[in-house]
Amino acid sequence: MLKVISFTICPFVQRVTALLEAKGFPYEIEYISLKDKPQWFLDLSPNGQVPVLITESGQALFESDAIVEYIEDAYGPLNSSLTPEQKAVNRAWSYLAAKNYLVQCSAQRSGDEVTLNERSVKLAKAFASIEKELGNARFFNTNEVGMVDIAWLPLLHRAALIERHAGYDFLAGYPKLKRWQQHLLFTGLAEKSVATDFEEAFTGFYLSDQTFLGNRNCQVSAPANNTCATDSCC
Ligand SMILES: N[C@@H](CCC(=O)N[C@@H](CS)C(=O)NCC(=O)O)C(=O)O
Repeated sequence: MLKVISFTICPFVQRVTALLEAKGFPYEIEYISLKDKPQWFLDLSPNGQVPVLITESGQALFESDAIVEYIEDAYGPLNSSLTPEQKAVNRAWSYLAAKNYLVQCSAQRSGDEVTLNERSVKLAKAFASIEKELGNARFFNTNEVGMVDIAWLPLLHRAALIERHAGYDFLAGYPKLKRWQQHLLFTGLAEKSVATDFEEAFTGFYLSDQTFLGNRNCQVSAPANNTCATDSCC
């Protein structure tokens, strides 16, 4: 069976697990701590990063781009009717998403509004670019989930969580992206591709009292008498 080495809130891992879920493949998953990487993991992962995929023959693969391309090559593409040109276009749009995973992580961790705005500039450019590409289909230019949808899922899933918990919408002003986000979330792939404690771990890290979005969360959820519901709030 395929095995994925993971860290709970890693978007690069979610891209891989979302693809496996979309294909309906069984896989094992093992979570590690990135603060204290086990030696067996360092022996397997040349870049010291997750995701690592262990293939059925025991080969360890690293780099999420290489891993998703391997899954497509080895087990058949999500969408088999694409021309080489369409595949290349889809890969390029997928790479753009992955290049913005850490940008989004960093924006979410901003300590104040000015930093959040600065760190969101690159992400907003990517959102504006893909907004222009989106048509009337449910997913990326088709009504079936494809590789571009899988690559953008971690960004859109996280944006939805931030909106729900902190009332801040990274997608404000991008109506087609918002529609795409809704269609993708409706597939259930977002929840299926993360651990059951993902939302708690994600909000604990990105919406803590050390982040602008976390403190905004306090303002959004603070009761009328201005006392906070939890000790960690405000
Ligand atoms: N280019 C890599 C990036 C993966 C990555 O940045 N993973 C992060 C977690 S989200 C990681 O393992 N960080 C630990 C480290 O860099 O030491 C990929 O696409 O797989």
